Amino acid sequence: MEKSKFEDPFKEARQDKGFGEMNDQNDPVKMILGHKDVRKCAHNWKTFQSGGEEVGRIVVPSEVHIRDTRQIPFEVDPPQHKSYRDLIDPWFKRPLEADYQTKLTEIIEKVVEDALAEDNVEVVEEFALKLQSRALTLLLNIPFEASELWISWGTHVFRSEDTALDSDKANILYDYIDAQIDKTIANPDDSLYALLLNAEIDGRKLSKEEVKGVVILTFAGGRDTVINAVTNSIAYFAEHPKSLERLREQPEILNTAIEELIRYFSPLTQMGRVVTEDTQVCEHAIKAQSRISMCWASANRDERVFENANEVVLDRKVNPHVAFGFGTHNCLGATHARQIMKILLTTLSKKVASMEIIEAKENIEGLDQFKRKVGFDSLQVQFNTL
Ligand code: EMZ
Repeated sequence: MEKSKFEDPFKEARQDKGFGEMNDQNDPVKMILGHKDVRKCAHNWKTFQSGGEEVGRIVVPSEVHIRDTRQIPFEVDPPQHKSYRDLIDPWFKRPLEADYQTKLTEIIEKVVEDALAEDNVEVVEEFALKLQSRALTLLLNIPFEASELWISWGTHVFRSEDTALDSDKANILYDYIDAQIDKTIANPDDSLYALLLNAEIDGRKLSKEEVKGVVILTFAGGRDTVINAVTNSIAYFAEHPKSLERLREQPEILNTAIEELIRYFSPLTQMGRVVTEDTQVCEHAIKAQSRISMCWASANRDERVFENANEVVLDRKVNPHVAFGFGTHNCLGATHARQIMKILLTTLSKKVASMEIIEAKENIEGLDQFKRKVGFDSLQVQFNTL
C-alpha cells in the first residue's frame, strides 16, 4: 500500500520559516509554503506579478530560454487580464454542456475498455496521455484524429526524458500551432483557433501572436497536470479497492472525492511571480525583481487548515485547496479537468472491479532542497472487469 502515497516534503520548512528556497537556473525562487501566505500572495497581483517583461519567468523551472510567446491570460496582469479572460471563459466552461460530456464519456469509456481488454497497461503513455490528448480535441473543438500526433509527442511538451527543458521539442509545438492558425485563417471552422481569430478585445482583433499565446497555454497547462491527476488516481484506486467500491455505492460523494484527490495530488507543485517592489513575506525581506512561488502542494498539506492533511479523506467536508491556484489566475482549464476526473471515476466504478499495480517508476521533482513525488514516469497496471 505504498505506491499511491504522496509525502509532503515541505512540512519542516513550512512550520519553521513558512518559506523555502530553491535555485532554478541561477534565478532563485523563494517558495511560499503556508496556505494563508500563498493565498495572500496570489491575491496581491500588484506586488507579485505574472506579466513581467521576461516571458516564461513565472514558471518554475523557468521557461525564459525556451519560449518568447506570452501565454495568455496566464502571463498578463489586471486590468488587461480581464479582457482576455472574459473573452475565453465561456469557451472553457463548455465541458458543463451535456453534448460535451457525452463525447468525453465516449472517449474515456474507450480508454478504460481498451485497458480492460489487455493483460496489463502502462498507464502514463497508454492510458493517461491518450485520454488527455483525445479530451483536448473537445476543448479545442477540432477533429478527434488530431490527437494521434499529440500522443506521439509524449507526456510533456517542453521536456524530454533526459532534459528538463527542451527547446527543440517546444519548437515542434510552436510550429504546429503556427500552422494550425494559418490553416484556420484559410479555412475558418468552429475551433478555438477560429473563435480567437475572429474575436475582438478592447475594440481590436487579436494578433496571431496572441492567439498562439492562448493556444500554447491550452496545450501546455493541462498536459502533465491532467496526466498526473489521472495516473495518480489509478494508483490510488488500485491500492484502495474499498474506496472504488464506495464510489460505486455512494456516487453522491463523487465531487467531494475529486476535490480531495486533486488536493492530495496537487498536480502542479507551484507557480511563480516576479516581485515588483521591496516587500516582506513571512517576516522575510524580499527584493524587487526577485522571484517568489506560491507552493500549492505545500499549502494543500497545511495542518492549520486541513485535518489529517496527509491522508486522502474522500468525503472531506471543508476543502479550501489551492490545487487550481487562487485568485485572478485560477485555473482556466479547471472545468475541463474536473469533468475528466468525474467521468473517469464514474467509468472506473461502473466497469472496473479492481486494479493491480505490477510495476511503478515514480516521478520525483527535484526542487533543490526538496524532493517531491508528483506522479509516475511509468505505471504498469492490470485492470480487472467488473
Ligand atoms: C505553463 C504552465 C501553466 C507552462 C497551469 O500551468 O504549465 C506548465 O506545464 C507549462 O510548462 O508553460 O503553461
